[in-house]
Amino acid sequence: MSNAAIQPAPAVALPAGVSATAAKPIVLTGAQPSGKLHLGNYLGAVVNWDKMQGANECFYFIADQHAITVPKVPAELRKNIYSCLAQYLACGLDPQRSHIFAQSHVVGHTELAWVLGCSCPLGWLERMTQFKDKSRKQESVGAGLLYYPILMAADILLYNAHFVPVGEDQKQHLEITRDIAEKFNRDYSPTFNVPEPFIGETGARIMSLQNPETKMSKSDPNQNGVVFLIDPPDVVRKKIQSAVTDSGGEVRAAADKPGITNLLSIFSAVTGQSVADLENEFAGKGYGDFKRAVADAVIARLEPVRLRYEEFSKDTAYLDSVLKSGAEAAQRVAYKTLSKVYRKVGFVERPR
Ligand code: ATP
Ligand code: LTN
Repeated sequence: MSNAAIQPAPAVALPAGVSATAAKPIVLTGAQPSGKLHLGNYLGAVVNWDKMQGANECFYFIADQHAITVPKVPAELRKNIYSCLAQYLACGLDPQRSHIFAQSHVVGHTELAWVLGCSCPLGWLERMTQFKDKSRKQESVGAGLLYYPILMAADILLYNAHFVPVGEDQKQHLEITRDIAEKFNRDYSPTFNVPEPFIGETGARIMSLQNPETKMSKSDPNQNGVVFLIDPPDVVRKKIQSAVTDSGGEVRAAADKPGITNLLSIFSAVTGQSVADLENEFAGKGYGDFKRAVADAVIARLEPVRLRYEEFSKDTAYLDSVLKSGAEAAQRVAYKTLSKVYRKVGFVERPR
C-alpha cells in the first residue's frame, strides 16, 4: 500500500449543502473490545490506523455498545476495554494526534441510531451476512444484533467521516451506511457525507499458522496458530517454529505452498522487505533457517509493543485520562450533528 493511499488527499467531494469545516479528511473506525489482539488484527488493521494519524483527523473508538449485541460477562468486558485500549496505545495510537474514546461515553451514537433506524427498511438489515451468521450460532437472538449495522452507521455519520478503515468482513456494513446516509440526505436535505471504506493491502489477510487456509482469528480453537501481540517471545518463537509448512523445501510464495506463503507475507509485513527479496535471501536455505528468521523478525517487532502494553496496562489513571479527553473532543462534534439531525426531522429545540 502506498503512502498516498493511506493519507487520502483532502479533496473529498461533500454533498451540496454540507460544509467542510474540517481542514483534514476525517477518518473514523471502531473495534470491539475483544481481549487480546493478534498479528492479523495488528498487521491488517492497527498498523494502518497508526499511519493515518497526523494527515487526517482521526476518531478511534472502542465499540463497547456493539460488544453487548452478543452475551458478555460484565467483569470481563470491563477488563477487556482497558486491555484493548492499552494494546492500541502500545501499537502507536496516540491521544495527542487522534481522538481515542469509548463509544458509550459519547451521547449521540445510540440517539442517532434511533433516528436512522426509523427510516431504514427492515429488509436491508435481514440481508446482512454478519446477522445471519451470528444469529445462526445463538440460541436466542437479541434485537440489538439486527440493529447492529444502524448503530455502526450512526457511529460513522455522527462524525461525518470521509474514510473508514475496515477489514473485508465489514464492507457490507459500510455499504448499508452509505445507503442510509443517501436515504437521509434524500428524505430530508443534504446532511451527511457519504463515507468510503478504506481497505489496506498490507497484511490484509494473515492466515492461521496451524491451518494456513483459514484466517488468523482469536476465536480459532487451535490457539497455536494465533500469535497474540502480548505473547512472550518464547511463546511467539514456539508458535512460529511449529507453523505448518508444505512439502518440498523451497522458500517461495505459491498457491500450492500456503504455509510458506503466509510466513513470507508475515515476514514482509513486519520488516517492510518485499516477498521477492526475501525469496532471494532464502534461496537454497531450508525451512528451519527460514522459520528462525521469521520468529526473530516478529519478536523484534512485537517485543516493544508488549513492553509498552505492560506499562500502559498498569496505569489505569492514564487510561482513564485518555478516554476522558477523547470523549470530550468527540462529544463536541457529536452534539453538533445530533442537534442538526433533530432539527431536520422536526423535533423542537430543548428549552435552555
Ligand atoms: P473473530 O475471531 O471473532 O473473527 P477477529 O480476530 O477476526 O475476530 P475482529 O475483531 O473481527 O478480529 O477484527 C478487528 C480488525 O482486524 C478488523 O479490521 C479485521 O478486518 C482485522 N483482521 C482480523 N483478522 C485478520 C487477519 N487474519 N488478517 C488481517 N486482518 C485481520
Ligand atoms: N463492526 C466493526 C466495529 C465497528 C466499526 C464501527 C468499524 C463498530 N462501529 C464504525 C468502523 C466504523 C467490527 O466488528 N470490526
